[in-house]
Amino acid sequence: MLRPQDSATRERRSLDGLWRFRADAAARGRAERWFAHPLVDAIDMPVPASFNDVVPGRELHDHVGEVWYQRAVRVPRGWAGERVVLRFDAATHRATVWVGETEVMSHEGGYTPFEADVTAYVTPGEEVRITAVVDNTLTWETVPPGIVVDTPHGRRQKYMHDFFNYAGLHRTVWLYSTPATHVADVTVVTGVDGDPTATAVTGTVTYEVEVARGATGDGNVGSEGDGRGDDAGASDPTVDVELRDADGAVVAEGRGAVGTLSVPDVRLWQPGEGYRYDFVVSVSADGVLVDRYTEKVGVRTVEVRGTDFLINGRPFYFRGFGMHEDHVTRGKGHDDTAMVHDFELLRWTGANSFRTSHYPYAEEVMDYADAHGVVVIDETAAVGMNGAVAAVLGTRVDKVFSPETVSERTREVHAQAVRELVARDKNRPSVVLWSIANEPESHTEESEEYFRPLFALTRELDPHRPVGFVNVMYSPADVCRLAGYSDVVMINRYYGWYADSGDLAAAESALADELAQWSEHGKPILMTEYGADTIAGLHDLTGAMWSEEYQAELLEMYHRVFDRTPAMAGEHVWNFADFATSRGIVRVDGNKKGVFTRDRRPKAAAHLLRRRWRG
Ligand code: BDP
Repeated sequence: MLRPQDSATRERRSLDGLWRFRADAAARGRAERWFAHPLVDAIDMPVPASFNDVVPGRELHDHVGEVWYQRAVRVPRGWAGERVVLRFDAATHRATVWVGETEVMSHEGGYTPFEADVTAYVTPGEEVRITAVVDNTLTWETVPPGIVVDTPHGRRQKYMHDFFNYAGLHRTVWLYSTPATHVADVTVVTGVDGDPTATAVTGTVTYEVEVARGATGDGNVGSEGDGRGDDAGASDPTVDVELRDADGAVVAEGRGAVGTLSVPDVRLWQPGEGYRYDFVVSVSADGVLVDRYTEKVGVRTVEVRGTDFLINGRPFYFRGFGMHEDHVTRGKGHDDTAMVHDFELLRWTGANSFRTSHYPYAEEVMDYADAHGVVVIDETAAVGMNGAVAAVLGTRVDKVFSPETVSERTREVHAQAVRELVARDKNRPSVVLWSIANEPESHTEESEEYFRPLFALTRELDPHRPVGFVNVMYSPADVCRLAGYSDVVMINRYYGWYADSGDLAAAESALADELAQWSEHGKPILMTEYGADTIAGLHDLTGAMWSEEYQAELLEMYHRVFDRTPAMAGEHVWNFADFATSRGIVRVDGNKKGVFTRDRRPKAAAHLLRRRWRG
């Protein structure tokens, strides 16, 4: 799905700011048609933000169920005759949207965009009321899964992952215009003729442009893979494409909706150098420009060969973190200042990559990674499909994969989440690997049945990137049934923390033994999580857990083992920063495995990583 943009033929209006907001604990809003009137008893709620921590008290923090957002917007007068689209960059975890009194769309899944053509329901120059009802409930049929328990004291939400279930409108809401006939999608796949490590290489950009044809007022009429229409009488739109370098010079051109451009002496997108070209698509009819859309393109290759993860033909070693979208007050709400600061801290430590643990991140984050050459492992929101992990966090689940729990119906939701993630991020050079789940149970027949089709689907949707999942310590190499479906081995290990707690000597030998076993798979091994909860400012010289010294010692121990394991292809510390969790006896004020505190102050481990990664 294309991001909205301003171009010669398109305009955007951000609907960020204060919306009216009302929690609907008693679930009355739909029956009472709250969308049909200005919301009563409403408070102001900022968008983008999680609603949970904006108001003090337990009520909103622990709310389970629907919340209503509403605002009015004046549609620009200049959009008369254009197609008007309403887009939510995300609504966590599901939403239904009305324009005026008309329901225009519903969406399931908290971290991918959705949109509707609302041309028929708005009048340029006039105001229209937009209402969204957002539901934060997690069930066995959502991704991630959860359990709602009705208690004499109210509904309680349980889930099998540790990070707090922040919800609301976490990302920008857009109203934007396109011409009726417009570019509906662009797919690019980049490559290199010959050896990508040679001094002068020729790059290739294979593209496919989808044009949707429509008459004014009914924007979404038909879509043609080849850009040729079937409207009797109307002349066929033509598609022209240009590739421009960063200085604006045209380096390649093509005609038609599909093709391959060749770029002699290409400047590659590299880790650490996010060089991108502008791929400019122009749709014309009878020689007149109808729509223009520019997609940024970074030319690079990705390949797994033996135990090497190759980017542009050279072995790439992942250094960085599993992260979270998590900040004080705004929760998972996107914020540019926080984002740029986090990227600067990544640079400061010498990180070259991160994983979007445990859900797709805001598109602004992905753009930034593309633009700055930061390598990304792009993960779906499938976290918590594991009874053993749930037990540690205080939730008992007997069978996680079954017709009553994570089922075929869940898999359909999961498959849709994969489709939407690939549709959103398929053109991004930063994304080098898809992670379809974090720490699912993976040693049982049921888990294999569940995941086999999802691996196949991901490969079918994107045959050009490696695919994997993140393995949990309860499903080691000798019993894991999913490792064979993965192009890489991604494992989270907590020797010295959850296992061999406090005993780094025992932890070191257990870790070394396990890495030796995984090495037999002959695939690159990425340690996607390792770390220790650490209270900033707690110091100790006797090996006390929770101290800054212990976190640093533990990381050093892992690094010693990694450095003598030839199949290692990367290390992502858990976590970049401390983050909020649900209440429970294993967390004190959240998860403290950050090497930065929640307000981004460095612990001793941050300095240690900086020394290791920056040399
Ligand atoms: C792993 C999870 C991660 C948790 C971490 C922890 O992948 O989301 O935060 O453990 O317990 O199981 O710190």
